[in-house]
Amino acid sequence: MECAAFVRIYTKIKKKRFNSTILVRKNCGESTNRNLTYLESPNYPNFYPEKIDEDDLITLNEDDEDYESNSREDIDLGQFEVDDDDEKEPRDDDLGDLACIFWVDKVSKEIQQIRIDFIDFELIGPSQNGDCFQEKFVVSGQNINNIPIICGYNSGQHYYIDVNALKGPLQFSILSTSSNPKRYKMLITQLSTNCNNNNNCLQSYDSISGVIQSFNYESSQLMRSQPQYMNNLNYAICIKKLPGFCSITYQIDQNDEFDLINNNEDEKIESSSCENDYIVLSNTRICNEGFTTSITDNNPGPIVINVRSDEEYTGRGFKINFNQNKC
Ligand SMILES: [Ca+2]
Repeated sequence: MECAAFVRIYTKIKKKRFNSTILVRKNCGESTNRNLTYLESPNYPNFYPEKIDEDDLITLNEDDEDYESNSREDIDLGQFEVDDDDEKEPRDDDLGDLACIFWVDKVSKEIQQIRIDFIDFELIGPSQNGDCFQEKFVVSGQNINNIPIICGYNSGQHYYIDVNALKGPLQFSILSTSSNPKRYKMLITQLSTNCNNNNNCLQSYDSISGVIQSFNYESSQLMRSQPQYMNNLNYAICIKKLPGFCSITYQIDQNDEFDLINNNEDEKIESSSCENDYIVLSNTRICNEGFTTSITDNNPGPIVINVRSDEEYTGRGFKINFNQNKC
């Protein structure tokens, strides 16, 4: 699908003027090779698991060094029920009741990007230290690129994943060691054109004004997570300059907390040099409480905002309004 077609359909979906029931819906353990697919948790919009035997659960904590490598094997293994009408069998029968894995095959080799829209997406948030340890969303198989591991509440957020060099399937894994009821729904779009005009932008915006914010910035009604960004982020947000617009101005609403942590917990000293966690606006690292007035990026060429966090200590995050300025 081309960008323009996607924008038309997506606008209709958001305004509920599109009969989205015609879209393919896929559940855990299934794969898709369609232009537009909803990936949903079991029995969506109901929560899952409905009931689980606590004896089947293993307890992991963030200090467990083996968690990353062993998480799939350690989860109670059993097979998800798969709709008999589905055209493909699940590829892996090692999926547990709590882990959920989807595969996306490119419609054709021309597909350049896959966009994920997190329609309804809340996992348990990161630990106090900033690690996603009980639940997390992991993308693998894409071009070499930094796709962050995220958790918490991310409804309304999106990803662009570059897949032009990808031959095999792209894999989305939602890993969980918690029996806490959960649900999620993502819209997956395969794009034959590069919609953000820049390779490797995880997020991209092409509106005159809008809001960029860190993952898990907001709180949800379900309250499965507390607002807080996560460790080990390293990604780019891009804003596409519209014709006749030459610069971008950023502002922080006074009601929106800004907190990108730069201190050593042991020394309790806040560093102003932004060496730990920061966002780059107009070639300047911004951290701690952010900025008070506004920042304007007059740079020619693409507008790229880098986001970085190190391996420990996180806070609320950032929420920044942007406006494009006419030439
Ligand atoms: Ca940090």
